[in-house]
Amino acid sequence: MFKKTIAVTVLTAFMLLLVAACGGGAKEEATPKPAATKAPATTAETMMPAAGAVEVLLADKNNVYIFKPDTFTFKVGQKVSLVLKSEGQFHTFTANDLTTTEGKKVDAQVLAGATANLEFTPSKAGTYKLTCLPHEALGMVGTIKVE
Ligand SMILES: [Cu+2]
Repeated sequence: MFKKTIAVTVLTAFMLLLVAACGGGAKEEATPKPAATKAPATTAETMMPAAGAVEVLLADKNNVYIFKPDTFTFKVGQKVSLVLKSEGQFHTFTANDLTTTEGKKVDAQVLAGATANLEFTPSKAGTYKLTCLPHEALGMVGTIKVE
């Protein structure tokens, strides 16, 4: 019983805080209404390929699952900018062994029929296997060379 009262009190306090926070936010948002219309445009800009970006088709029509192109040559320390285009299904652009200067794996997801930008900077020379995780068994693989 005691515990329940505390929970209710905490919940009420939290809700009051929320109301206060929302109230303030709503007032700020009321003035620049056009900003709301501008938001999707920003998303579209993010989807725009960077200058000099390489377009990669993640093809999946007629049960042919391939990267197009499927062989890449990049340079150590040079930023790679790719535009990944899914033909119709969910794909990934995965090179788990390729190390980047950010210390991350190269693993991008592309939603069905969508386009995704991928940028990374390879930090180590080598030849790396590229795979699409859901379609690796179907031959959706490639090679990334870093020189
Ligand atoms: Cu795939």
